[in-house]
Amino acid sequence: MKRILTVQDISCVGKCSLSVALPIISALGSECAVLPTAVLSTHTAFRHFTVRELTEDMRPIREVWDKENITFDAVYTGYLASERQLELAGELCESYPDAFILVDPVMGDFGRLYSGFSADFPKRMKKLCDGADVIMPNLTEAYALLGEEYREGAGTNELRELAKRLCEGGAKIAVITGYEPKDGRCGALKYDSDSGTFFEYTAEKVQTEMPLHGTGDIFASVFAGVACKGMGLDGALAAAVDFTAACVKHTVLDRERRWYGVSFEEVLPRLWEYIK
Ligand code: PXL
Repeated sequence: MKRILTVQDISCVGKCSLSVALPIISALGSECAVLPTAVLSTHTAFRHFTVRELTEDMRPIREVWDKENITFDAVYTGYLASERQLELAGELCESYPDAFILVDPVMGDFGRLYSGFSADFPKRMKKLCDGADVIMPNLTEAYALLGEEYREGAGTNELRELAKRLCEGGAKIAVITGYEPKDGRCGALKYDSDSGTFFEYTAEKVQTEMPLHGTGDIFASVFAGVACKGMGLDGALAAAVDFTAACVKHTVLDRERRWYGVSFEEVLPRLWEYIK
């Protein structure tokens, strides 16, 4: 069984980060080890939240793993709460040279950075991305990483160019989520800098009356889990698009849906289809 380490916060209520990664990666048949970077009462889209950063614990935790000879097949980083945490996450990734490194540069959505991130944060996040095998920004994050103004409605050629430029600093593969070629479909676009090839995959776009939080974490967790099952990165991308779309569809139909997160729980059994 593969062991994936995921490095991100735990939001006690809010259905994102570790509360999404743990069930998804486990359901996909890999061991999910965690390095919690912060404990929040609720994620930062709530009006009120507490944050306790666990920055000081990150290195001692890793040192214990070193003493116990614990290693990981993959490291998947998500929400990191500060610039210091970005440095520590970079150090951690470097300490597992054989691990497959996935960086989801969680910083914002819908053209805006999440609450609490400085204007400088994307520049530092870019350094973490540069050491990754795969980075998975949404469009807001892709433009922020390149220090550019967010633009809506980018076409396929513009996104291909963006993905190529995101790899120029050293990341091997860029997967841009929220790709919407103009035909009522939504998905992701991947560029592999080793082979110079692109792969795109979309599902029918489900209209929601409000933006949904946590879809990026669902996407990245499925991608990491399916990739670690050896299904190839195109297969992982297609599974991540399909499953995320199925979760959004389920959320829209869920009469008891919570405004703050995606109703992914009842869709989890479908993950078995991808790996059986
Ligand atoms: O889903 C991304 C995410 C992760 N962690 C925290 C967040 C958010 C998005 O708002 O606030 C704490």
